[in-house]
Amino acid sequence: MKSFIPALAIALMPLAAAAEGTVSVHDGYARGANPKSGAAFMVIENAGTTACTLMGATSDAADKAELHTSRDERGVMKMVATGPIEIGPGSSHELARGGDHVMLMGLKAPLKDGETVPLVLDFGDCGLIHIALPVDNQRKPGAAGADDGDHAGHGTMTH
Ligand SMILES: [Cu+2]
Repeated sequence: MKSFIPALAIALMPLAAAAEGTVSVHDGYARGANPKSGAAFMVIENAGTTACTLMGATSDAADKAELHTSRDERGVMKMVATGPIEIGPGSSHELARGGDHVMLMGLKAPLKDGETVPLVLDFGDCGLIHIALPVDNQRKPGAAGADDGDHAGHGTMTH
């Protein structure tokens, strides 16, 4: 039984080693779809050596925050709840219009330009990330200043 305690210690290590700063979020913003719901978009980067998984999110600005993705079903964009989103070591994942996003449901107040929306992202063993996203209802789909036409045709999405 000599190995029992060391094995337990090793099993607990990932929690203790959940290095802060491994996962970072940038280029985030939120926008309202209607007075009661909105969505948050951002680029998540994992600079660590192990995968980190976005398990879910919460926001003080909304009753509920859900991970969603958008799907093109015979030319009609539909949003569906999606499972955890894994970001591999050394890679990044974009939550973008027409793709994955954090849906804010039951907004306590409509999202107004110039305000910020608090969001807590739960990366499980990789920790929690607290961010405040600017509200930008005018922002067009696609990367800022780099609307290269890749997203053409997705502009009819309703949020
Ligand atoms: Cu959605």
